[in-house]
Amino acid sequence: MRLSCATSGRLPASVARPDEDAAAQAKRIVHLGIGAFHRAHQAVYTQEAGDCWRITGVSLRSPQVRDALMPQDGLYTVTERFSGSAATRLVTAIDTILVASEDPEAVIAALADPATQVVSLTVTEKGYYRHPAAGTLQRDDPAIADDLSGGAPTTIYGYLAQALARRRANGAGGVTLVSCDNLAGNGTLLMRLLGEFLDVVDRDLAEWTRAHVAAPDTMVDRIVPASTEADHAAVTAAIGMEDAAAIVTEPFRQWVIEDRFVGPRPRWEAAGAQIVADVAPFELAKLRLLNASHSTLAYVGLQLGHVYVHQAIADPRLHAFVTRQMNDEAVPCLTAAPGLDPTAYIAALLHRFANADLHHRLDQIAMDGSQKLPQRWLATMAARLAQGLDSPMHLTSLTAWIVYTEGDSVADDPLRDHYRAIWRNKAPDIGRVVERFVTELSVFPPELAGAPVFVAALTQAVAHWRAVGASVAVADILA
Ligand code: CS2
Repeated sequence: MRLSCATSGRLPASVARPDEDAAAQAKRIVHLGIGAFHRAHQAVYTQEAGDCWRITGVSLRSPQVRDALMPQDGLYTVTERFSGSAATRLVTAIDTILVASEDPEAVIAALADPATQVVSLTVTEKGYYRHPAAGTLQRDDPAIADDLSGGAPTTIYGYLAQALARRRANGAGGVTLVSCDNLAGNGTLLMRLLGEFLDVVDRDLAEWTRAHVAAPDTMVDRIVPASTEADHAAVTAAIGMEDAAAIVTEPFRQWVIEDRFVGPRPRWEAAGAQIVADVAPFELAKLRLLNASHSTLAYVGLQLGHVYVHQAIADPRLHAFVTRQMNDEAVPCLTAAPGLDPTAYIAALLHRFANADLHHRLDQIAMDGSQKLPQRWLATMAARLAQGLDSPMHLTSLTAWIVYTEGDSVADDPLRDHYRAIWRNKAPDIGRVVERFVTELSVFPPELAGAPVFVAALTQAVAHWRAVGASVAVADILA
């Protein structure tokens, strides 16, 4: 038996379910990037808001999520696991899934539908096509260049441009774009890059968009590992039926949203979201504490032989490493976020990382480092350097990343071929490799790339790590 509208009445009573009437829905969110994170986070908030918004999910490329969810009428379960206990809920907020690569017109029509008042996005850092250091649009990227020339779109900008033109023409009016990706000032960045794109294709539309579209900044948080066969089997056993789209996550979740919408929105605050005037302090704390530590656990932890986050944090060396990186280096560069006490926040993070009931792979986090590290590590390092301070733990993390990129089993990254090319031509000296990393990849901000003291320290650290190996390099820095 498989989960669907016809069978959901037979779920065990222990599975929590919404009490709203699915037929009464009219207000709609179109979500671009319907991966596990959206389904474990914003979809749950939207359901719990209780005001009957429905979600059309869009996969930009792969049909996988549609093929798993649509035979189930969009229904799936979310299981929260911690310390041996598990709680499962049924999520019914998503009723349609479109695969953009198969039917771009259907996606544009959904985005342009007057019932669509919110367009949310989880397209990962690279889906924004920004130069990581400069923050400008990668106009030279082939996908962006194609979308700029106006054919069938493949990037978020191509879709949004065509949909906004249609909304302007059909009187549907503006819409609020809610970026839920781990980027500093995510909404502001999206609006700026979209503006750059529209300035090239249609200046009037660019102006209309600036007047009628809002993109609040948000901080999103929930750890959602890619689910495994074992997760799938455990959920099937617990709910007594097959759920091909089951999600396993942690109990914790947080969503801080800037109060800047052009039209109606779900009452997400009823589900615990914080609606605030300024998201920046929350977002920077999350990126530079949680995500920065995650990336350290990934690049250092993988080289110390760990596979999962809970294993890495149980290693006293890594526990000490990220604790120091956060307390000594990141926290002093943060501004106070109302109600967020850094000491309690860090203690909670270490506790969440230790959740052995989640199998969160370090190589999942190691993906797309070039897109993640500017906002996770480099912003802190640049801020410290401006105050004349060094950042030994961050420098070691960065060293671990550079060394990691030489390996054969490097996680996926848009710049992976570039790393490979740099390493292939490494002779005669490591200084040249580091210099090319720092200056060629458009990852390092000019404040760091142009600082000889930073480049020299990084070169020395990379040479040392390669000479002595991960264990000794980590022991040295901790000593
Ligand atoms: C992780 C994040 O994969 C990664 O890079 O750091 O996905 C992290 O789990 C989430 O941001 C937690 O909210």
